[in-house]
Amino acid sequence: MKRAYFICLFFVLALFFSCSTTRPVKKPNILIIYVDDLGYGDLSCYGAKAVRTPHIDELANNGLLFTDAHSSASTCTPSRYSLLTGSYAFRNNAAILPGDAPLIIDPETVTIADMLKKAGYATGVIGKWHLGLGNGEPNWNIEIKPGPKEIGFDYSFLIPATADRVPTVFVENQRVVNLEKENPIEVSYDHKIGTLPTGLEHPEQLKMKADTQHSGTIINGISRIGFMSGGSSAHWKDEEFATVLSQKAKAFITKHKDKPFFMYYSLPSIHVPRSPNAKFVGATEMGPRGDDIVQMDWMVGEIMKNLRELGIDKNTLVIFSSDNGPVLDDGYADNAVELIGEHQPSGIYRGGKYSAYEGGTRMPTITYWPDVIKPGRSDALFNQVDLFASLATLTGQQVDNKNAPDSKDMSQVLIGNSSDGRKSMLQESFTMSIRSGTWKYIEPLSKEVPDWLANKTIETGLSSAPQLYNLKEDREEMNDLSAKYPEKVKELAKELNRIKGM
Ligand code: NG6
Ligand code: CA
Repeated sequence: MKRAYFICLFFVLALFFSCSTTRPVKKPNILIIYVDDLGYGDLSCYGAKAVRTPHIDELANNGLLFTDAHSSASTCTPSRYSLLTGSYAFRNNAAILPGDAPLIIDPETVTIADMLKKAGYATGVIGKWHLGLGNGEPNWNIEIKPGPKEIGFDYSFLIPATADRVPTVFVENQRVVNLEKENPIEVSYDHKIGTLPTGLEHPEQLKMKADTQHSGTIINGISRIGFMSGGSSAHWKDEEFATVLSQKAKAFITKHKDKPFFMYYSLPSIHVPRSPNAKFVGATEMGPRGDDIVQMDWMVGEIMKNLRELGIDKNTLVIFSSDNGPVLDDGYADNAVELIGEHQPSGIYRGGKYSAYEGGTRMPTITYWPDVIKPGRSDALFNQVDLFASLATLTGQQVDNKNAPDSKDMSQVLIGNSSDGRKSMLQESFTMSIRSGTWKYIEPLSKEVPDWLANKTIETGLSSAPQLYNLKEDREEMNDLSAKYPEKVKELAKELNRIKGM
């Protein structure tokens, strides 16, 4: 009797342990496709009619489309800083950088790349960087460090800042590509150097006219912000971005197809200067801005095709989003304003790039992972600063509490298992805003708006008075409720100050 009892107990325990030991989860490849200056209304899956984006629509149809997902800021450097560090940008005064700025992420900081590398991932960044390189003003003629390698990326192929800033050269694994020793590069952001013509001196040489700020050295028929000399064999051709970056991205994926990889694929489209390849010119009626959206969609299609051909698309988590809202005129006369027609780059939202309104940070955002994510739509409040903690959870890791201080684990939201998004979040622009549920408070502006922004016809949402909106009944942020609900203003201002540590 006793023996039978023990045999029985043995089988019960054996059954229990075999069920409770979790099977090792196969880690997905992680591909962040991060585009530049693309607005909430710029894709056909978000309602655009004047441009078709079939490749991104396919991700949306087979993945999760977010309606309230945000970049952390309405400009590039701060958003990218937050995405990579899980920290709000104000904590490091991260603002738009010139092209010769030092790396703004301290190599001691644990980045999303460090974290995934620790989890066994091959890590790479391809495309626009704009987080600075080197310690002081970089020497472009030797290995430039610290750079992506020192903050967790095994491989890098970069547009160092933005395409409208010098130096206009690719940097692969921290060395300028195709540089000849005899023709070294020099860069200056305050005075002309060398003999290359500038846009101010030779406007007749330009493919498109530019404002004063963008009238520095002319490279490839386009004047840039800043001045450079040398490096002629290394100068890029803007029209080749799509093919060059696609080829580098495919090579990285193919090389690492048998182990999990993390690729931060940062597309320069649709930031100025918009110079799509000849095969996309005329793809829309909206001129270079519309055509560049089509080119960007093609790039997404290329990378997805590559994943499918390698048979790894089902176990790849693709996260598609943008770094800040849309802008039409951002320094070059490319007819973006004149040809916009009925198209609404921010969709139903107000404002865009540089703006405190929703159009500044509410981003077209799609997650796709056929093995796990069921197609659908999510209205959860999500912020890119949460990618750090969320991807840590999805790859079975703990986040040390001194890292990624603002990142919340939204892994279940990201894969569609939960609609329980953030309760509140910060939105950075030239001032700060806070969302709390559908309430939104915009802090009074405490500093000068730069002249170049003040002169634009952008709805910045900046004001010397506090503003309060309720997006539930007023998603266009037209009806300022601050006078009606002073207690709410007080409450949200207090919460904002708490986050800021004041
Ligand atoms: C601004 C530039 C703008 C763009 C932006 C950065 C001027 C007048 N404007 O300072 O053209 O380069 O910086 O864009 O210089 S971002 O998407 O990288 O934040
Ligand atoms: Ca941007």
